[in-house]
Amino acid sequence: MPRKKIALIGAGQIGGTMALLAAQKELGDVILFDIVEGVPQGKGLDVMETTPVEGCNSTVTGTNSYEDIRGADICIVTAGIPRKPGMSRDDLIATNTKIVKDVAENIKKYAPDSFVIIITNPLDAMVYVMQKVTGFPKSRVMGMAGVLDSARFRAFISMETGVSVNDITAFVLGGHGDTMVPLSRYSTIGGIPLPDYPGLSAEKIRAMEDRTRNGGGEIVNLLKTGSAFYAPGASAIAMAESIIRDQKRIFPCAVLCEGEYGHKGIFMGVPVILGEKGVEKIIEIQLTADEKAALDKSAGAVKELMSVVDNSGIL
Ligand code: A3D
Repeated sequence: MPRKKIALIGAGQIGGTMALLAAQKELGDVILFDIVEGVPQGKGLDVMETTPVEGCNSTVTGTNSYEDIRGADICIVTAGIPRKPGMSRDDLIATNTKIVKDVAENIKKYAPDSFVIIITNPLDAMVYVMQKVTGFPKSRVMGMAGVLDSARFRAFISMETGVSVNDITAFVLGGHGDTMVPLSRYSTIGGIPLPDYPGLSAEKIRAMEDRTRNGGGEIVNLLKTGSAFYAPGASAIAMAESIIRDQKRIFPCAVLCEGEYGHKGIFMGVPVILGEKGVEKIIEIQLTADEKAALDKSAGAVKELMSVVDNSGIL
């Protein structure tokens, strides 16, 4: 079986992390693309030089030419700029919309059959840009956010209870940002719903939900420059692996909802089955009135971001 080709568009902090993880997991041969000369080549060569140590049969190549992503099976996009001091949210949306539009045009041209995973922020809006510009079916365009958010929630639950992360599941819905909806009654420790777990008070659960919502900001505050990259990189690679190896894992991903959860035409985080056909199914569950209201609020925030994209006149 020929090796898969994985194109990482953006060779910054997350791009470099993903190159290392993809090579270590032998997901395929990795192309690391960036517009900055030398960085993808340097990081690519550095990761390539880990492969004899780790014993992995993957190649990693850095490039500044989109030609090199030709025929990629999966493209994972981190290209973009972070918000700078004095920059409004709408300025950031406009700048990253232009960047993601350019990336999307090149993916459409060189890797028209690929699956695309977007990480660039503001996440849900950038997934919208990618889907609109490529015109790819919704099963092939998805955003990474929920996997990271639920990993954070699982980590906090493990840190609080001392139970292995392997026995903890967490469920997070909605847009990426402070309106995301962690669902504790669908999050479990050894199969026991969080609210029923001995010794875990409603207050402690609420504190962990809040910490999850602010998980990105917590790391930005500690790092001072830049944002989280290990866990975001690992999360996107888990999504790619589920597609490449047809694992059919259930992950919360930002995908186009067409009536699911009562929302039409918007991109937001919902649980999906990821397999060889990409987003194979959206899993829809019953929500309580409070949960539905929280999700609607989150969907409203995503809609607002999408309208900023639409009004920018860039697409
Ligand atoms: P960073 O290290 O700055 O990497 C971004 C890379 O994009 C840089 O190497 C740039 O040179 C490159 N780039 C800029 N413009 C272009 C272009 N036109 N074409 C190709 N490459 C370009 O950032 P990072 O890796 O830390 O983060 C990348 C993105 O992920 C940012 O938008 C973050 O906000 C976002 N992010 C999202 C999450 C989610 O959970 C959704 C989590 C963490 C970070």
